[in-house]
Amino acid sequence: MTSRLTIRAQNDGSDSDVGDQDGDTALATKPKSKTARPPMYKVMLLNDDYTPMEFVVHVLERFFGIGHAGAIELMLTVHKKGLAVVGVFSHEIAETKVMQVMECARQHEHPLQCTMEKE
Ligand code: TYC
Repeated sequence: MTSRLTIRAQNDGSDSDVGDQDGDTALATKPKSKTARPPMYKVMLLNDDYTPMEFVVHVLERFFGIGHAGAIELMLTVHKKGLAVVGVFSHEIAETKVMQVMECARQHEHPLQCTMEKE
């Protein structure tokens, strides 16, 4: 008698480890990937009425590596819509970006707000 091996994906939390009808198949569960991607975080700039547009452009260039034209465009998006995602990073990098932007705004006495949120 030849034996068969049945491999089924089991990623729905269900219990599929049940006997087959005739006993000539073996069930194996697919190994879970051990390389799950880390959660990512959106970093956002918020609009306000007082921070100069040129300062926001400078922040986008300096801390987010965005080119001048792209920085102007993104700043105007924040200005018109109220907020915009300016980058997506790992938790540690996102936290660092937020701190850098908030510290720079504080030093220049601008009320610019930068926040992060899990994607
Ligand atoms: N609304 C500001 C102004 O008119 C400009 C601005 C843009 C401020 C983006 C914050 O995140 C911001 N001077």
